[in-house]
Formats: sequence, C-alpha cells, structure tokens
Amino acid sequence: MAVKDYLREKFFPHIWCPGCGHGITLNGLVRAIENIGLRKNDIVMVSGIGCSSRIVGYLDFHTLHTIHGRALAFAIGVKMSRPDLTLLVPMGDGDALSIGGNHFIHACRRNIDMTAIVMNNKVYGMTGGQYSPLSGYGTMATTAPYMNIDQDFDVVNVAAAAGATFVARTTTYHANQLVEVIQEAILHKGFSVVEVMTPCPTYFGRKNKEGSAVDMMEKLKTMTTPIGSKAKRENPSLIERGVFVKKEMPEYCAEYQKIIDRATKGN
Ligand SMILES: Cc1ncc(C[n+]2csc(CCOP(=O)(O)OP(=O)(O)O)c2C)c(N)n1
Ligand code: SF4
Repeated sequence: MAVKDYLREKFFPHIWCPGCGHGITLNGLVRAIENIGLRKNDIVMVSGIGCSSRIVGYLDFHTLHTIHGRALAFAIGVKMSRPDLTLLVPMGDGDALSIGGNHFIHACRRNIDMTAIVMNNKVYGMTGGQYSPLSGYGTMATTAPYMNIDQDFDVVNVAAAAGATFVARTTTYHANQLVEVIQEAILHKGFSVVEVMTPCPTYFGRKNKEGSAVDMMEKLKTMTTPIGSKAKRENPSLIERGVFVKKEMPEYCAEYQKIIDRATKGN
C-alpha cells in the first residue's frame, strides 16, 4: 500500500486553513500506518467534531464522524464488539479534554487497546477561537478578550495519572518523530495517548500575536526538547517530547473475554 491508497482523494482539497498543523498530523498518521503495513479494512477511525476531527473524512478506512467529545465512547463500543480491528481516535484539545474529558480519563484507566491522538492547538478552532482547557493562563481568545485566567492541563500528566499505558508527546514541526511515536502507539497493546502540539495560526496565532504560520512552527521547535535533555535541565520551561510512559497492563477486551467465558462456559 502506498500513502495515496489510504486517502479519499475525491474529498480534497481539505478544509484546513493555510498553515494549520492538522494536515501534518494526517500525514504522520498515514505514514505510520503504511510503515506498519495495516490493511485499510482492519482500521476504524473515530472522531468527534472540530477542525481536527475532520481528518476522518480524508482517510479511506472505516470512519465514524460522531459527536463532539464522544469519539472515545463510540470507539470503545466498536472495539468491544470487534477487538480484532485497529482503532484510531484523533481529537482536538477541546474535544478530548473539555467536553470529552470524562471519557478521556476513564478510557485511560480501562486500558482498552486503541490510539488516541490529541491534536493540541490550544484553542477551539472550528467554532471561532474560544479558549480550551489547554490554552493556558495568560493567553487571549475570543472568549477571553482581556486574558484567560484558567490554568491549563498537561495532557501527558493527565493521561499518565489516569492510567494510560503508552503516553507520548511530539509536535507537527517534528514530522519524523510524529510518525515514529504514532507507529509505536498503534503497536502498543493498550490505551495509547499521543499529544501532538500543532499550530492554529487563524485563531490562537492571531489572538496571541504569534506571528506567521512559519513563526508558529519555529516556536514548536524552540519551546520543546527531547525528554531528559541537557537543555531541559538548563531551561525548565522547555516542554519535553518523546515517550513518557510505556508499560504492560491487562488489556480491557482480553479481560472482558474472560468474563464472557466465565458467564457462558462456567470457567
Ligand atoms: C455538544 C456540542 N457542543 C459544542 C459544539 C460546538 N463545537 C464544535 S467543534 C468545538 C470545539 C473544537 O475545538 P477542538 O476540539 O479543540 O478542535 P479544533 O477545531 O481546534 O481542531 C465546539 C465547541 C458541538 N458541535 N457539540
Ligand atoms: S481554524 Fe485553526 S484549527 Fe481550524 S483549520 Fe484553521 S488553522 Fe486549523
């Protein structure tokens, strides 16, 4: 399979603004899938609502474009009925951790085998630039014209604390690392979370005077560093990239099968 075989070319051009990072995440996902050699028919991609969630429309897998914040709930239903399929769940930061926050933490603790990709642009892009739980103190948004005073979540810390067995962070600037961590996340047997820091030049960028789309990409490079780097020790404000958690735990569908066996066969 070549990359283009995974795309629904008839739906291009895509809807994303010039400079939006969501297309780079789409590219990373497709390359990871191509490297693993997954068959299109074995993949189910489930999304909620948002610019990021539109990613499912462009990919020729089994795709479900569902309700804002509920992608994981739908994905869990699919996985429980067809554990043999590979489940991929792309979400925006609002989708995953605002309206979808409750689904997110409980999916993490259950360790069901699927990959959640949180495309974190620190804003509600689709609906016009409202602040999200990941915008951070001091940011500007259409709903915070004088300044946002909410502290933000750290996606990696939330996922790790809630029990996700694979947790990684990268950015759309680091396109090769993006492919590598998504690949590792898909191959991991359990609930995997990949945070992808990504620019929304149209809303977050304009409201926060971040400059051009290229300036925002440059910032993803300068504000991040590999886990445990010397740069991080010298400058603690840098955000670390890489794989933070990778551990083995009982997988939910496998455990559920034991319950089915117990109930039906008495063993
Ligand atoms: C139940 C419900 N509430 C609110 C909305 C409106 N809505 C659509 S997308 C969205 C937020 C999108 O932000 P995010 O998930 O961060 O994705 P982005 O567009 O930034 O990629 C909101 C609030 C909705 N569609 N459904
Ligand atoms: S509004 Fe932001 S997130 Fe949405 S497509 Fe445009 S740049 Fe991307």
